[in-house]
Amino acid sequence: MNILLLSMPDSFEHMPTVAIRMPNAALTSLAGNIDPHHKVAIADLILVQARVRETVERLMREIDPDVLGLSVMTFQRKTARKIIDLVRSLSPDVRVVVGGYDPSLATEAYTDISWGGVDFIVRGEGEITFRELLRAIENQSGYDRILGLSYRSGDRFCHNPDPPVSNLEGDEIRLPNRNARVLRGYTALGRQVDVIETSRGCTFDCSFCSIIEMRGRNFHTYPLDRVIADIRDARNHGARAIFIVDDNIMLNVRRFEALCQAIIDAGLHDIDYTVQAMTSVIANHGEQLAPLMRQAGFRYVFLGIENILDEDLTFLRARRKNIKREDGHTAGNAAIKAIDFLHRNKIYVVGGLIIGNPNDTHASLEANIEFARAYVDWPYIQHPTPYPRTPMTKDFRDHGLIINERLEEYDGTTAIVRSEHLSAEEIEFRRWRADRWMKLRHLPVAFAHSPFFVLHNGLRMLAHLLRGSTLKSLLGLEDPRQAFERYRAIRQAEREYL
Ligand code: B12
Ligand code: SF4
Repeated sequence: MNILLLSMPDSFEHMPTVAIRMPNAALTSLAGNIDPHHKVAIADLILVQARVRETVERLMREIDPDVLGLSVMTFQRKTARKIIDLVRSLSPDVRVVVGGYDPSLATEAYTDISWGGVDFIVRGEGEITFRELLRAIENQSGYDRILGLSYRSGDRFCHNPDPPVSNLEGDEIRLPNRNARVLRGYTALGRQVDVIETSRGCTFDCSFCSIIEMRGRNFHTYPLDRVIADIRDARNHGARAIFIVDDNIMLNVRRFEALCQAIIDAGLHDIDYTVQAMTSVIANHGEQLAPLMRQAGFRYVFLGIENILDEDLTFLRARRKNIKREDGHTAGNAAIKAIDFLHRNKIYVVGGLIIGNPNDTHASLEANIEFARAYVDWPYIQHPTPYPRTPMTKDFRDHGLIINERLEEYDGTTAIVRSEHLSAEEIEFRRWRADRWMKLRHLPVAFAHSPFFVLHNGLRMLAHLLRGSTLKSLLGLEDPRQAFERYRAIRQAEREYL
């Protein structure tokens, strides 16, 4: 059969597509795990953000798929529906499968029979379920025994039981298939970027995170030789920068050290790596770990600082992963120590912070913004967002704090909830106002590393950073809230991808 797999074009503020366009890890893994006689094509629509309709129409003509699969996050649901409607108008008989976080955790949003857009929903990990689904379609053998599958049957949807999580140690999940990609243009500041995974799952339960509802509290790892083979494959496909998409790779710090060493031994340390990390691990093991990471090629670490105030960390259920230990005792927030280790080893910090929590005041917002200004290289400040079935979502609903039900705005940088003391708009405004100037400070670093790219794209990058501003507002001759309103209008218009 012909299979076409799509990831959505929607991006968000901290990942401006002028500078960063990453592939979707799920789709290559799915493509690597279907039976080899199928013809499979992957299109990451982030690469064609301004030409979504034309691209989908062209791919439908050229690939003529029997099965179309879409990977969808919650803020992309509206776009996914539009794409499905477009595809149905072009090819009414194509079987439509959706998977990923939104279909898995908000399954009911895709089972509207009157819409009739979706035939199958793959919940949770997809490789085995999708492979079995394709076999069942091909052999017309029925769908009722495929774990993790929801399927349309007459005028209702049937939901099979959940699948067990995959034990990644064996060869149950094969390597991703990067040859299936049909679009070009992946980039991280001019270097071709790819994604790899070394593990899945997490044993923490932060209240804002979807991972626990998605797969339970567990942690499974791929063998390191498989990881190295994956990195080598990415490199052979042109990657010079790699983003490690693991949910929480730092759960086994010894293994992570071994991975760094394996990267060095394999001669793959000329790639720029980015990884997400808990502050506690870097603070408590940084002395040895940070130099080793540097040697292995790690350039950016996305630190899950989440918040620097204890009360907010408690609300976010993120205290435990942000605690530093000294002489066998817990000794406060780990963020500064972790950042210090990374900076001493010339590794840049993407600072993940979540502000706008229920008890936040101007003072608590400013404390976090001030922290970002003082310590992080690239602020990744988000607002708490009520994604389906996270513990936080229930809390916000119970307290009546959610002010916006437009899911396409659930992108992390739009404030969807207010605090007890501040309006959502005020929270977002404060972040937006500080954010741009902090990011601007990182441009010289980007220029030093990628001069050619920044020379060619610097103006567009600047224009993205300062969206909404005019000369008047930059000179302080206009109320900044007017520039903020213009920024929001631009963001609003941007969300219409087709
Ligand atoms: C890596 C990552 C990123 C990277 C993305 C890199 C990339 N291009 O892939 C970065 C840092 C850029 C990022 C950004 C964002 N992310 Co993010 N990210 C993740 C993370 C850590 C891992 C995702 C991943 O690749 N996993 C590995 C793959 C193999 O697993 P998978 O995606 O689950 O796919 C499997 C199944 O879901 C299923 N499946 C998936 N798609 C499909 C499609 C079909 C057809 C089928 C059959 C099956 C299937 O099969 C796959 C294989 O088993 C998750 C989870 C977490 N712990 O935080 C969050 C997560 C996915 N991100 C999330 C969000 C919200 C965002 C942002 C909007 C804001 C933010 N929090 O930063 C932005 C938006 C990005 C954009 N488009 O602009 C949310 C999504 C919540 C939701 N309900 O939608 C998550 C769950 C985090 C959370 N808050 O809980 N993210
Ligand atoms: S540590 Fe990271 S992956 Fe684990 S629950 Fe918290 S945010 Fe999610």
